[in-house]
Amino acid sequence: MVTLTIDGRTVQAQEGATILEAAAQADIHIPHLCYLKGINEIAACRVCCVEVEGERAMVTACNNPVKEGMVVHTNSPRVRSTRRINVELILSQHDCKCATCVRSGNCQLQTIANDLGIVKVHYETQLPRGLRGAWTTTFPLYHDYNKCIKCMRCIQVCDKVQTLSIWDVSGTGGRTMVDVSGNRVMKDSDCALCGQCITHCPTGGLRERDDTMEVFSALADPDKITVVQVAPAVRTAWGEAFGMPREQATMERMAAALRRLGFDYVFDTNFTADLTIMEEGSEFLHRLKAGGLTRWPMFTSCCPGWVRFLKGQYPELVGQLSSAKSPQQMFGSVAKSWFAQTLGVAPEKICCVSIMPCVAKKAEAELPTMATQHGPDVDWVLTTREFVRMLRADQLDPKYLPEEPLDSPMGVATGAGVIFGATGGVMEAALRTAAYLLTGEDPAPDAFAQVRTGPGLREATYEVAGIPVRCAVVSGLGNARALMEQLKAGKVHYDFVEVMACPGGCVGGGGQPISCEDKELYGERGQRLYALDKSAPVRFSHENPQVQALYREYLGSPLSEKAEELLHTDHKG
Ligand code: HC1
Ligand code: SF4
Repeated sequence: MVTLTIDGRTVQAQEGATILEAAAQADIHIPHLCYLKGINEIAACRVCCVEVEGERAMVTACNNPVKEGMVVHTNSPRVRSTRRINVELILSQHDCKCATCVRSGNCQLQTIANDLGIVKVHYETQLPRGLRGAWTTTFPLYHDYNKCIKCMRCIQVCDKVQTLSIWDVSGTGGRTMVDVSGNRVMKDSDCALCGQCITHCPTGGLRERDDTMEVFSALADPDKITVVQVAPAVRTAWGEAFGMPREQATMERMAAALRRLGFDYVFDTNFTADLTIMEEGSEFLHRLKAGGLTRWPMFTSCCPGWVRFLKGQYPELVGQLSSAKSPQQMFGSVAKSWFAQTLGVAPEKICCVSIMPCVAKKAEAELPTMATQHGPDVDWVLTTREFVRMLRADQLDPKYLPEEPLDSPMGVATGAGVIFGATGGVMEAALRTAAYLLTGEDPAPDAFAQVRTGPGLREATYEVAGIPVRCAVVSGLGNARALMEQLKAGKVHYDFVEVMACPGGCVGGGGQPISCEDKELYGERGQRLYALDKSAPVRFSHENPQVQALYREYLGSPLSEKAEELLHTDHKG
């Protein structure tokens, strides 16, 4: 241990700890902007500068280790004035129109500037000029050069965590900018649209395309029947933006909020997560019995960030994806066929909106393979953050709303459907039903819980009706890449592999609320999903009574001709 003094207090810290970490342990907060533990420790913003007795220059706390006997001042007059200068210099190259920024109230630069009491910037404003090519406003991810503070977090997250290296630095000195690497335009890059660069951006430099106005228009259109689906992971996080505890921000309270916004039917993506299990589980058993898995595993196909990654990085493996469409897309197909028929209306009358924790879902819904002659299966995809903005726009405070049940039939779901939103959940739900399909008996609902915890790559071999099924579960594209390389090298062999692009799965999705404290919240959000599964009256997808009705009334059986037409794809789009 190392003993040092911070702001007059004696502090003990681990050898090798940074000044920032040592101070945090003693509840002394040193402001910082660019720092992300283990990912970005480059002291680019210099906001964390502190004074160390005996040192001539100021020292950055995020990347300098503590030393025995060190005396640190985090708020001396010199620190205060240097920190203000550093923040003012950043502001002089930042478009400070907070009133029109999506991150206002949730922006780390705004918070630090406000905390320091900066009401005037003493330097001339110099926003980036002469940008190479205009940014396309139709792409689901948007980079605002004038709000970028060059903290490099996006570069590092995309590089180190997701291994796609989409961002890079261009220009030098005062003209330094973060831009798409390799002189590419974004829409032609390999971006998976995982959105991790957005959720790790401290300002409004990166955001999703905003589709809220289109949804407000659909809600106001008397000729449209608006049907909304809510992804599993959204229910764990939407209340964060309102400071609501997870137990209060329930799906049922969200249903009330969606009805206040004007949606005609409030449904659940979990319903089609159950349907996905029926189709994907049946496909897996079909492939297993056909012996087609000798060389490669079957990959789950529900995460569009992962599917984009595979298409871009390992196109030779795309054929190993399950042909099942994602629950989002199955929902759209079923809403505009079975449900439209149930209502006795033309599919065109239905406007299908999704609330997703994900940015890539916007691109998935736009794929040509996800449409019929009646139009796209899913019309609009909103992130959790956009949903929150719609509530704010309508002055709805969900804390004061009651809980209301979801609508039937597509609001009925099981515990197996809800765990889709956490890494390992799809695998677990699929194995529950695969075991039933093979033996005719339900296994214990928690029989396949081994993949719930562990590192980014988890492995398990389960005996399903006497057949050993070798499973791997991976989240985060860097982990996915490592797994693909091992598979290609023949070093590992699996039958069934679940991949989610975002660390922790959809609960950590790039469309979720952003923590201004840089907390990774996917762990606690995932726990919430497992708690919902545990308390669900039905925990097997094949026991969902409305999924059973859908097969009885409309589809016939899993993998039937109609099911293939509506619920499967060749991933060629
Ligand atoms: Fe997901 Fe899925 S779990 S991909 O993470 O399979 O986005 O939540 O909706 O479609 O069900 C996301 C979440 C989501 C789909 C489901
Ligand atoms: Fe990289 Fe994901 Fe951001 Fe695309 S969305 S640039 S893949 S971090």
